[in-house]
Amino acid sequence: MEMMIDADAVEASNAARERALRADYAALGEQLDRRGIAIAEILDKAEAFAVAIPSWGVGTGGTRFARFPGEGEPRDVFDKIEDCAVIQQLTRATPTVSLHIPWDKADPRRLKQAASRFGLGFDAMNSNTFSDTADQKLSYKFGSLSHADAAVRRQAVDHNIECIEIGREIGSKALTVWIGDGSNFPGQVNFAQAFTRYLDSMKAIYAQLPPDWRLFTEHKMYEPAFYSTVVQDWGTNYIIARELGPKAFCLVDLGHHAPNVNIEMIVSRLIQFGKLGGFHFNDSKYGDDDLDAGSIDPYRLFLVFNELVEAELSGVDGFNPAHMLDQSHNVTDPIESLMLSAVEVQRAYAAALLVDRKALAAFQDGNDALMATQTLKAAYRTDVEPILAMARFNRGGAIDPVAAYRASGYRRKAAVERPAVASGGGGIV
Ligand SMILES: [Mn+2]
Repeated sequence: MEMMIDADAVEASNAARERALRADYAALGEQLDRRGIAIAEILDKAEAFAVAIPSWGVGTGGTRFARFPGEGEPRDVFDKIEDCAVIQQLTRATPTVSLHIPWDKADPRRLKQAASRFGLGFDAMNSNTFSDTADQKLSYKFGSLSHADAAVRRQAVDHNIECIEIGREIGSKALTVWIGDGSNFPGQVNFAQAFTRYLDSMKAIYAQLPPDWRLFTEHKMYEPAFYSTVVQDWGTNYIIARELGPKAFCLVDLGHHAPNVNIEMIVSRLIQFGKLGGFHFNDSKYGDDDLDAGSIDPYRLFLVFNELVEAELSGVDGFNPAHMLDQSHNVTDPIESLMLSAVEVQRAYAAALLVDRKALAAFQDGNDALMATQTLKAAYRTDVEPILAMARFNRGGAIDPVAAYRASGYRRKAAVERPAVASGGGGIV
């Protein structure tokens, strides 16, 4: 297997940190042992945890105002795959890449080869009917799958079917559909008619889904449409998944809700009724900010994982949520942000595994609100970093991924090999 970062450099970085890690891990192991938790079991689960990297995340993002590209930006999907290989090599938590069509359109055989060089696989395919391409016949300015014109809807359905076909060739097992359809003015769109047209389009896509695939639909309350969106919230999303059938599930993007919405409760509801497909992880302060996972409200991320671990441990039938990051990096090196974000998601998972669920259930039944919430806090307050670092180290990754990455000089080399281009495509998402 090829590696983008010299293995000796990773080893040197780890050698300087191994002693301290072993001491910290032993101390944490002792502490957890007193709480009746075997650290080795948490370590095993942390090692098995995976979150997919979005191909569009490795380029610098932007806002409606501007994009400020960094050095050595990926020029095409093959450069993006190399950057994803760096993230996986150092974190060992990101073995798959999620592609976005048409931004990543290329010969599927070449895509497969490029990924398998590094032992990477492909996660969900993402379609795009929220922007126009140069060679596109009909515009999505006024919508796609819900458009009033049947010809536009047909074009959008065909694009999604093409995404499935590409995905089949490269070993993907899911299609994620997010649409920008909606309206900017009251009265602009008939809500019911638009939703009926959307459902009809989605049924045509669903009909082409291979038997072992899943279809994920993603809700978002606003933007790019500012008055209404066709798939605005989890209720509509749930209706869609129910209408389409057993291969259709709801995707929860943490940034696609109003501020203060109780997302962990939405997660619980979707799990309870068998329709949680997975996540687009990121963090948010005001809207769909696409900030780094866990950078604003790490406790919320923990509470989401508290629901996921509860479902995992109680053996909910068919429970298999997809994990993916969906972020936009405007002021940081995207590789560094994605490495730390993957670790933050893994951290929330490991901490949620430490919740004393027996005690929690007893406090809930006994109406002891204070001790119930303290039971969650006790897990959340535990610094699981030694477990995460050991998980990386055991699997050949870096104890400190950012330190190893910076020491490797990868970005400087990329800047030489990848001269800046006018537009990397799809930076603003
Ligand atoms: Mn998303």
